[in-house]
Amino acid sequence: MMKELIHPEQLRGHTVAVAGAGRSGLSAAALAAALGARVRILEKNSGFDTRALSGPELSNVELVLGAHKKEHFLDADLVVVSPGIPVQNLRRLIPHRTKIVSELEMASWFTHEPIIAVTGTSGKTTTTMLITHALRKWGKTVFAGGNLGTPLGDYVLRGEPRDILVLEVSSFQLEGCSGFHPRVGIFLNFSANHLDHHRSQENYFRAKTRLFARQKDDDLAIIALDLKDEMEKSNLLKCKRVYFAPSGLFFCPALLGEHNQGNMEAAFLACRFFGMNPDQFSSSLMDFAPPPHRQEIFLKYDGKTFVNDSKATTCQAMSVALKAFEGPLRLFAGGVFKGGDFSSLAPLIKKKVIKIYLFGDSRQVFESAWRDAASMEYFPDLEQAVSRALSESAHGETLLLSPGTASFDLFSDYEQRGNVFKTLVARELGLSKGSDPSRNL
Ligand code: UMA
Repeated sequence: MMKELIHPEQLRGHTVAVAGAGRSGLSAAALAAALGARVRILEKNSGFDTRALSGPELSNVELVLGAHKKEHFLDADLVVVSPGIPVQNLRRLIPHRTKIVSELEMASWFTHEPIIAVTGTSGKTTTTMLITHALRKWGKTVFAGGNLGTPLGDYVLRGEPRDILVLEVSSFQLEGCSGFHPRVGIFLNFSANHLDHHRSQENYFRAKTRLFARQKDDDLAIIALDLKDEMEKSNLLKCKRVYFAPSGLFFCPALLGEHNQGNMEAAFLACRFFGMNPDQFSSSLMDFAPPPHRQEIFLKYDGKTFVNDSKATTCQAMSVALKAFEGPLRLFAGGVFKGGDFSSLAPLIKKKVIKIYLFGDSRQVFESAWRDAASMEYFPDLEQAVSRALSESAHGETLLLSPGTASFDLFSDYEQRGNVFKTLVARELGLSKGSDPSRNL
């Protein structure tokens, strides 16, 4: 018999299957359990550490470890899919009419506060944090989360309402959204990424535009001017819209480069929607501290500048960093190649980079893309690359980790890669015993 689609707010007594027991899945499971649902968590990793389920909210949930199977979904009224699992991978296992959503979608059913949602290929975290910072300085209470780290489900569970919710949202989360309704939706930029997950550029773009699907007349879409033609052609927007481009209107000592001008412009437009004026926004920029691992200038020492841009996992993000910093640069690149045309960066490399220190995977990709652009040397790990670069570097130079790839060849994630880089630099310079080198700024 076909399953009835359930009404969002009536989870009580229904069965909810949650695929993936990461941050997002555990949050969805706890929320569904708190709302009275029977919850089954499906986690592919059989070595999963079950202590993650020791909290009171998760004490009654069922946990199934190992490969996902049809039988795990048969009695589910609702399936919540973690962002890291492509929905199409599970579709053949889930009965046709069973509702499939992301944790973001499910949690949003239980929020009533205005939402500002920020998406785009790069700059999401910086812009989300910028809006949060400006609104807080202006006196608003704000929850900042989503792809940023704290799932929206955690906010709902906590039950401590804020004036405004500022959410970083990824295409993975939007893929499972149909009712998610931000008052303000920001689409910062778009370039090739996540093809392994979405399979095509078109699917990736379509997922991003789900941000606007539920917006109405009095909501606002803030979109990069580059995307105007495509967005207008698609006829998707049913709300007010404003297209932005880097204007030079705002200055923040911690945010360099043209792309950050765009991020500031978009952030201001979102704050203006709630009544903030340009002077109020500008003054909040003076003490804004950007998130780590994104063009993070963590050390100035002996006339040299050290930058951790480990979050740059794409060719596009690397290009943004190369544009933001003046030469001479010593560039650290390498890791798991995710696609992109690195040869397009050759002119920029030629202009600004003295030497490239390749490390880990994808050596051939870079060597063939930049053959004549700059001198290059390969190292199996980051430690040797850092050591060589420091011994060769001189006063006035910038040492930039902007790998252009995913980190999984040598590290657990980009954060670990960035932290290791900072620690190696500090150690090599004899600055500390593995402590935070940013204190030397
Ligand atoms: N798993 C399965 N079945 C599968 C695949 C994975 O059970 O077929 C399990 C894994 O074994 C693991 C769990 O699912 O236990 C991982 O789920 P997940 O990858 O969705 O990760 P979460 O810990 O739930 O974190 C997610 C976001 N991760 C991804 O989108 C990959 C986090 O964004 C987000 O902060 C968090 O939810 C809270 O909302 C991180 C990210 O890398 C920062 N995002 C991407 C990006 O920014 O580029 C989009």
